[in-house]
Amino acid sequence: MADISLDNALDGDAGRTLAEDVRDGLTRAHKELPPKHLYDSRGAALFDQICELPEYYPTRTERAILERVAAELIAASGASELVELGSGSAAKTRLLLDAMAAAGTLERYVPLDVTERVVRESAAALIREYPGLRVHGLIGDFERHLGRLPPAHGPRLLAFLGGTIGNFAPTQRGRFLRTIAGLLAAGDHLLLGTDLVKDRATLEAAYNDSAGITAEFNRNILRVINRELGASFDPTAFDHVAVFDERNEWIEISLRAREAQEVALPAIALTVHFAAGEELRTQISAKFTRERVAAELAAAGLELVAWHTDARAWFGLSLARAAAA
Ligand code: AVJ
Repeated sequence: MADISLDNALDGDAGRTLAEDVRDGLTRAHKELPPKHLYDSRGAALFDQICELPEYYPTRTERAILERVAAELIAASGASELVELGSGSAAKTRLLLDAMAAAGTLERYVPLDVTERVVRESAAALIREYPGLRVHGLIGDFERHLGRLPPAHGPRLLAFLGGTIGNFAPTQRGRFLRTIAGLLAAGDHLLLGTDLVKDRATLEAAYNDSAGITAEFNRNILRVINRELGASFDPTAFDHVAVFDERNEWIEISLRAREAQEVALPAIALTVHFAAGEELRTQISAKFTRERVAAELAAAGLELVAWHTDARAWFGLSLARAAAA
C-alpha cells in the first residue's frame, strides 16, 4: 500500500528498556514502574474497555468537546497534517480528520504509538476511509522518539489527547513540553487534552470501576514483566489501589502486595522482596486547571491560543503554538 509508510523506532530495544526500567524501579525504596509498559496488546485492549466504562468520563468528555469544536480548531490551525502522539485505536482522530477533510486541507496523518498492531490497523482503516490520505506511522515511545517524526509537509497539528500528559511526573512533563515547543514551526499547533481537578468521588470512581477492568489493566504490567523477563509475579497477590492525592492534584495508582512475598526476575538476575501491604506505584494521572495548563505551556515557550471545556468543566482541550520570541 503506497499510501502507508511505517517506521519502527523501537528496533528491538523495547525489551532492553523494560529490563532497565524494571531494575531501576523495583530496587527503589518506594517501588515504581513507568506506565508505558502497561500497553502490550492485552493492555491496549483493556484500556479500550476502560474508555467504555460508565465511571471513566475522560474519553467521552474529551470526545464530546472535540465533536463540538473540531471544525473551529482546524480553522484556527489551518493544519494539513495531523500528528498524533499515543494514537491508540485512533477513535478521536476521525473527528479531526473529518474536520480537515471538510476544510479541504487534509493531506497526511502521522500516528506515533508503542503498539505496532495498533498503528498498522489504524493506518489501514484510515486510508480506506479517507481517499487520498497518506499515513506515516511511527512505532515508538513519545518520550524518546519525537526526533524520528518525519519532516512536516505543511502546517502541522500535533495532538496529544486523552489526558496522557497527566501520566508524566512534573519534571518529565516540563521536559516533554519543551521538546514539543522545539518541534513546532511557525504556523504549527499543539492540541493538548488534560483532565481537570474535580470532586474526589468522581475522580476516584473513574479509576476504581465496579467491573474491575482498571484493576486488571493495572495488574497487566505484572503479566508483561512475567512474559518478557521470565518473572514470577502472581498478579492475583496484588490489590489495585487508586486514590486522589489532593496536595499533588493527581490520582496515584498502585499495586499493593497482599502478603509478604519474593519475586524472581531471572532475566535481570534479580529477586525482589515485597512486605505485606507494600505498594508498587504503576501510574500517576495528574489533574489540571486552566491556569496550570497555561502556566506550564508558558514555561515551555508555548502560548495558549484557545481553551475548550465541557459544561461541567471536567476536561480541558488546549490549542497552543510556539510563543513569539
Ligand atoms: C490514558 C493515561 C489518560 O490516566 O486516565 C485509565 C490511563 N489508567 N485508567 C488515565 C488510565 C487507568 C489514562 N490515560
